Amino acid sequence: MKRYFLIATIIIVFLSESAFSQPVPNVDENIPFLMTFGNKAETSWGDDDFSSTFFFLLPKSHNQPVFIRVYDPDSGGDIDELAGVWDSRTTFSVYGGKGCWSDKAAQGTETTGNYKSGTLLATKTFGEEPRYDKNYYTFGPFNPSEGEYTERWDGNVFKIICEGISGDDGNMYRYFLSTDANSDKPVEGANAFAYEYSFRMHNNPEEVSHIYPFVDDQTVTVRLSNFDWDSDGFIRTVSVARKGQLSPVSAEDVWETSEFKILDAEKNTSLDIQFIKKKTPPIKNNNVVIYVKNQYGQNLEFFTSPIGGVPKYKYSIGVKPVQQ
Ligand SMILES: [Ca+2]
Ligand SMILES: [Ca+2]
Ligand SMILES: [Ca+2]
Repeated sequence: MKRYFLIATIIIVFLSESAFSQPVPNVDENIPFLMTFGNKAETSWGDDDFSSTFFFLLPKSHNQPVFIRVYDPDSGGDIDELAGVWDSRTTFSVYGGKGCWSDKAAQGTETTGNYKSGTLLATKTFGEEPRYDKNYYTFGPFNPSEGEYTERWDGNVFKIICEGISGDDGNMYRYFLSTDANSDKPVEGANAFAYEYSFRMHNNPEEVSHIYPFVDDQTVTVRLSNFDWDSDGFIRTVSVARKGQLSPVSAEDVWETSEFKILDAEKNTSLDIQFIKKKTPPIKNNNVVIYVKNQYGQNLEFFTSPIGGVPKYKYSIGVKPVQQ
């Protein structure tokens, strides 16, 4: 309980600093699109399980309806990844209510068990639909009380699951949590998080994408798992106490794992895990998957607005003082 209180306190401080945090992926992540393939795709295209889960967190004080907007929910047109003919169908489903987040299966990365926990509030399936190409579909309105209130995050949580239910094309999309059905109007103090990111890397090798896992005070070790990185560069972790820890990336269609110990100063802060592309030859259309677990095998949350802000290495923390 003490741990929850501490985290809630940190989040309250953080929320008051960050008012505009609802694009998913967010600006600081510099991730072009989330990505989910149809379930007939080869995993070598970069999606391990054809399913992707995101959570939206509303601060307890927010009592107005919200909308979850999906940008480019269809598979077709310019943004998505074609394999043969456009035949992927993708289902987006919004869940709230008891268990939508707190059920342990919802906090995993596997499409097994009761990961579709909670109350189904809305669902819609998209094929190739020019109407939604480079356009939004809006779910909602949802009342905050339709989410699941959680003490750990001191707010109401909604879940959206994106599943590729047929075909073999890749669906690229983004989310926006909005107070308005027809435009992107951020919910003040809201945030979003996931336990696994399936996403598209930039084509430009100069672009660096990021995720920001939150390290709580119980975390001793973190273990990074990444999939189908096509040997595209390397992973670098920066934190308040870590100048740049390198981790290996996976080759095509395989997982790579690596782990490192958490430093005391990193507890209750976010890590900045950076994905740095290979300069030559540039790898194009690279779809990848990543998750991070602690020493108990629990998945760390990646907040789209990192808790405590983007961590900056502080020399005075990272270097032990020299005895005079
Ligand atoms: Ca799409
Ligand atoms: Ca196809
Ligand atoms: Ca890939």
